[in-house]
Amino acid sequence: MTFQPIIASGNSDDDSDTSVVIETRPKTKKPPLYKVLLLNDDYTPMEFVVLILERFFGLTHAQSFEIMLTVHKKGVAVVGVFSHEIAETKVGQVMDFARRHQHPLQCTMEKE
Ligand code: TYC
Repeated sequence: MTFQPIIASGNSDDDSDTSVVIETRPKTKKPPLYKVLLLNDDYTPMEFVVLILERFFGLTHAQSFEIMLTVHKKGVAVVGVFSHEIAETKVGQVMDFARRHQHPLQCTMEKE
């Protein structure tokens, strides 16, 4: 945890206005992060999943192929971890792209 100094204006006898650190307190909490998960199904083509991972998550072909295979074998995998807003955008992009191509691919997000 990081600490923020609290600055107080020191009023010393000689009337000089000096600022001194008198204590510290915990800084404001970091915003929560969200895992974006990709789910397996029996119908979405493997190449389509690889394309999605490259296009919307900026992964290389090799990284995308590896994650796609993990989902295919295990049923689910974490694709990335993002702020709430970014995670929501990624899920929306994936779901929209899959729907437009009539594939049943599912993508969800979950608080880390
Ligand atoms: N199981 C699919 C198939 O055999 C491939 C697939 C992988 C689908 C990952 C979805 O998230 C997924 N064609």
